[in-house]
Amino acid sequence: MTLKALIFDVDGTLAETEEAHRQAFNDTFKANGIDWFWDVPLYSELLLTTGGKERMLAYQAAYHSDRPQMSFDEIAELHRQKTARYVEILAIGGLQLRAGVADLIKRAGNAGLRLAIATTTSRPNVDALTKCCWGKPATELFEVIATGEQVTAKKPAPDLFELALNQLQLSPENCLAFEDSRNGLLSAMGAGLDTIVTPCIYTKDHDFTGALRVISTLEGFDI
Ligand code: XBP
Ligand code: MG
Repeated sequence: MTLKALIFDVDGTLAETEEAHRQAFNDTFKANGIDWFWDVPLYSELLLTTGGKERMLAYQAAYHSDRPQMSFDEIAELHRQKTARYVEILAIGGLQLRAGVADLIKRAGNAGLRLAIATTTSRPNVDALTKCCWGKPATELFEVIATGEQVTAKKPAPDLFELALNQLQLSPENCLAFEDSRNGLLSAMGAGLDTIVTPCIYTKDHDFTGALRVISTLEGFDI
């Protein structure tokens, strides 16, 4: 089958973004007088729930079931603030693409491959990342951008990769997915995609059974 498109996850795959997400969550909790603090080991466990709102709800249920529970709307408002804070953190600069990412995307474009995104994070965060790392809005780099707000079931459900495939109007046999986590791999595989995994700082111990290849970085990756 001819390769026609590459579909990339964002968080952990294009860049090591999770420390900026973690800081944005903690800054938001503090700004709202909420006594939650997510350290690295806790965040590592919480990342198994994809999506920031879903992660806060799961944390509240698992760690503070003895307290009055914040409603979905309250959590959604906190998440809105968290997104604004994340965008602010990335705007300061300093976040870099993972090794090999910029070069692979350039080579793929030159080779006539189409480029897409399938991420559980929301659209403002994708633009914040591309502006920070490429100095361009996401649409100048990726033809199709499937983000968390557009689906009801986030990863590990296949919906986000299926949405990207639909928008590309391609079948999975003609595409290759790039992921960094077990949930992302399950999502891509569920959509029928061959998947290259580059584990990130938070996913090194995940089970990547079923991946086409597991490699430390995309440096020199041969398309
Ligand atoms: C990444 C996530 C996201 C980010 C935070 O998953 O799980 O939830 O941690 O994003 P993936 P939001 O890389 O598999 O897409 O807070 O914007 O939801
Ligand atoms: Mg990821």
